[in-house]
Amino acid sequence: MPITPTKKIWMDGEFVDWEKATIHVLTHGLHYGTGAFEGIRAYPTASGPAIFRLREHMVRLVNSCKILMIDVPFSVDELCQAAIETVRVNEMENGCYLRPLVYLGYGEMGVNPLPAPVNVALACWPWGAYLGDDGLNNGVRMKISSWRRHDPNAMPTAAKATGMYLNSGLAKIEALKSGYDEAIMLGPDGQISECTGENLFIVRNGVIVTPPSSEAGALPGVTQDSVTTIARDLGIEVRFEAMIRTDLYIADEAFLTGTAAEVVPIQSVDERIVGDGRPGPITKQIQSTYFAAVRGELPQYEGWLTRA
Ligand code: PPE
Repeated sequence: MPITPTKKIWMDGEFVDWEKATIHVLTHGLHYGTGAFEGIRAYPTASGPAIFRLREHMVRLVNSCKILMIDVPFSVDELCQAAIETVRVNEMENGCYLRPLVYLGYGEMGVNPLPAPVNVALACWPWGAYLGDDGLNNGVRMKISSWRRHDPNAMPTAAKATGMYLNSGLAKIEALKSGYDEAIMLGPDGQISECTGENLFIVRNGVIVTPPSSEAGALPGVTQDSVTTIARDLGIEVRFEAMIRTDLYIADEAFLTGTAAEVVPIQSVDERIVGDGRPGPITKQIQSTYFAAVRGELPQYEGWLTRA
């Protein structure tokens, strides 16, 4: 998806003009995938733009770095403040997507990441529906990928590390080249894990089910957590349970969640139509509650918002 430039990017504590936010070609992270990032959204609300679950994202960023043995030279509070200021400086009144990135920088070559300098950047730009407006409204067509999700003992699936996304990219290529919108990946044990950049849910007999992140080798999603809270508040049972591909084929409803993707109904999986092929009632209820929450329309979720 093309990027719409904004004015300034925060780099290591200072604002830099968008077009000057460049790095050396011998940057460690470019060669070895040594970095971690976040995807955060800010939405317009009646009282100005609000960043959704900012602290949870920054905590996950610092935890990703801890897994990778990267010492982040900023605290969670400082990272949150950087995000707020970046939204303000770029005047993102209509909301935006925020991309904090911690990466190993220039000055060392070789696989050993330990001596490399650590750099931190944070950019924001307006980003539309990640899987398209049509996908958001009418559902997406999914394919189970022939690429497996990482084995957690080969790659740390709890870390949102940059290098991990080679796997996502391969699955995405396969899905798109085969005429689908998005891929679902199986974990190393053959159970459903997650999508290339989203968690996955099904609805069965009125109960919502999602794979447990640690067992399934999926990223523990902030949106997955938000949707779980919303569903339980709506009186809908949510279970974290392992599932296999045929559970998707015979689900009553299915949807995926992610910061970029938001809440997207699934229309079909491997050509098996989910339900009647249209977004189901529980999916629609979750989706509309999520959008009301992020836009500050529901007081009980005000604690998830940070005004910028
Ligand atoms: N799984 C993966 C592999 C993943 O990348 C994401 C987020 C999720 C699950 C959902 O996590 P959360 O955003 O906390 O609900 N994917 C981010 C990156 C997308 C991109 O293209 O880059 C995102 O949604 O920002």
